[in-house]
Amino acid sequence: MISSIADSERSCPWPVYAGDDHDSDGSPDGDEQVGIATKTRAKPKKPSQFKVLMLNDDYTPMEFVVLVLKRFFQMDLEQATRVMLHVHQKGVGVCGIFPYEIAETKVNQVMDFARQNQHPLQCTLEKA
Ligand code: TYC
Repeated sequence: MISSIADSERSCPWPVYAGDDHDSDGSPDGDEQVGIATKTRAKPKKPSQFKVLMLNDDYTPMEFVVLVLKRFFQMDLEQATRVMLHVHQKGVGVCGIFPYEIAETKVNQVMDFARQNQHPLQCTLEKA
């Protein structure tokens, strides 16, 4: 509410004071810059990163895991074989680190592809 308008010119019959940025229901009336942050962050937050993890199981063929790592994580045969063997021996391994949405998409792609081929391969996310 602009307080310089004379009482008679205003549609509301009650007095309005400078700094009154609330309607009778107590909510801000929208014409004051209430709650608008104008300060720029000194340090903009970079989007948080997520690890895509591959889990071992007893049934998925090694060749299929290698194919997955090549197809969805752009690894060459040597890299993919190394990561697959690491998962096979240790139980879990990192396929890559990505912003949340990309990591989530990769997990879904791997899980869908494994399901389509009837393999129990599991893939998950973990905050990096
Ligand atoms: N352990 C599986 C086998 O012996 C191979 C395998 C490796 C499966 C990595 C899953 O994420 C995996 N056939």
